[in-house]
Amino acid sequence: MKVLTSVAFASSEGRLYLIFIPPPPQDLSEYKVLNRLTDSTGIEVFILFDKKTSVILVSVLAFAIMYSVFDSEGGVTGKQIAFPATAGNVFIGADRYNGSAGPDSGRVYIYSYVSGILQNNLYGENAGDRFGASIAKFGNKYAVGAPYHDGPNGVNAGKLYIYTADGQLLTTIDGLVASYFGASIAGIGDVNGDGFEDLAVGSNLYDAGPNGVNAGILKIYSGRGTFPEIFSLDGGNTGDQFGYAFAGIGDVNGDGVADFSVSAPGDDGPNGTNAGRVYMYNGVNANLIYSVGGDAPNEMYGAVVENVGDIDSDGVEDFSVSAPLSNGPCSVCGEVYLYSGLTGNLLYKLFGQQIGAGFGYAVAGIGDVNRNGVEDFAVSEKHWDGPGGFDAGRVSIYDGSGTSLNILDGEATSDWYGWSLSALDDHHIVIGAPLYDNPSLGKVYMIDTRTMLGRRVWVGDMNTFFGVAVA
Ligand SMILES: [Ca+2]
Ligand SMILES: [Ca+2]
Ligand SMILES: [Ca+2]
Ligand SMILES: [Ca+2]
Repeated sequence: MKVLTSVAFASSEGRLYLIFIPPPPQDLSEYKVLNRLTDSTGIEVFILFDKKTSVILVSVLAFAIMYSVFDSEGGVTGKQIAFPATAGNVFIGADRYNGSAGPDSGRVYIYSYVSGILQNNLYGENAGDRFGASIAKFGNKYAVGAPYHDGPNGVNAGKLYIYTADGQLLTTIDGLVASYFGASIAGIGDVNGDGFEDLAVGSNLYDAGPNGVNAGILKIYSGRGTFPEIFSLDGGNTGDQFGYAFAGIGDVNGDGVADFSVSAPGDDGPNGTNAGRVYMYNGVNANLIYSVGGDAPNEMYGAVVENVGDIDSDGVEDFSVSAPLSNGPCSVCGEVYLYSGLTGNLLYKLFGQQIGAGFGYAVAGIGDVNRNGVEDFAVSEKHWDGPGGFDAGRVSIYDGSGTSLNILDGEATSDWYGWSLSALDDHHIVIGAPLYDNPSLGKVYMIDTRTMLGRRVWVGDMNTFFGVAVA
């Protein structure tokens, strides 16, 4: 058998790799990882052998694939680089887009973040629908909200659209009466244990439930088949705004099924009017496991709830709760509470440092970017006055321990950089600045979190809030 010792090729970003490939294994009974390499910029190369197709797979950046085809004696007979058709797409919303359906009908752009190229466009149905105001990835599917859509249940009932990763429409779901359905959506983890991630849709201003005006409601839909409803949870009291934010937190009670947390920023707790509360629910039966609350009135505690990964290294994922109107060290500085997913105990808090900056407007778990074994997260302040100017915005990267690792600043005055923030994979995040530039083209940045280098940027159309939502 011939032995191949190396192969050279250029990646999509122009780097030349010289990969040393061990000889193909004598025992071909299983597919295996032959090697895993990382270059100085954090780019990963995986070398795999696949018995069924008799090829060596070389994966660059974890999504571009190079195939080296071997003959029966181990000689290379062909090579090619390919990108999986649906892997590596990002959905970017521009909910004020004026399409053929009219003003503010909205639009979603689907880009490949591998090639950077526009793959598809999705459009709102009617003027004022604000299609693309929210976007969520769940499993390999995407949900897009049009919260101001007037449907069979009346004005501003809202509507949700579910797509494949390349933008093929799978189904739509109409909202309840005046529920602004689709204003907040998120993948919630696999709560019914069927192997498919499920989808949650919150209507925090819903009035028609058992508990009155703005009690709110949260619905969870199966990620499988025809997306049947799994749970419908009502807010506990008038004005609670239950379902404002929510997140899948993994399995906090150890029964093997994913659990989830839901906020009610208008809950009047022991710490005053609108102190806010976040509930952790058992994914099996939606029973309450525990709840946590804000420590002062009217700070929008629960504006954002996110899974930040396992930041205290106990093997269970943890979560953050933002209070962007918190008056901590200064007025409306903002505050983020970090909790243990296992116990609901407060681990620590982070405070904003600038008046009115609203620390915690968006949060994302981003994996272990500094590779110290503790998972890390990012927090935005869209009103931060930084080097770019007034309201340029910024995003801070924290190690799970709470130590600041890096800060990314918005480019110019009133960009509102950090309005949206989402992790694409374990080392890429996207950040939206929907008011970027004058006259507000909107811009979305893709950042490699291991190097903090920009990988891609996309710019939208004028005054459409391009980047208001990303996933
Ligand atoms: Ca499921
Ligand atoms: Ca569980
Ligand atoms: Ca933990
Ligand atoms: Ca870390």
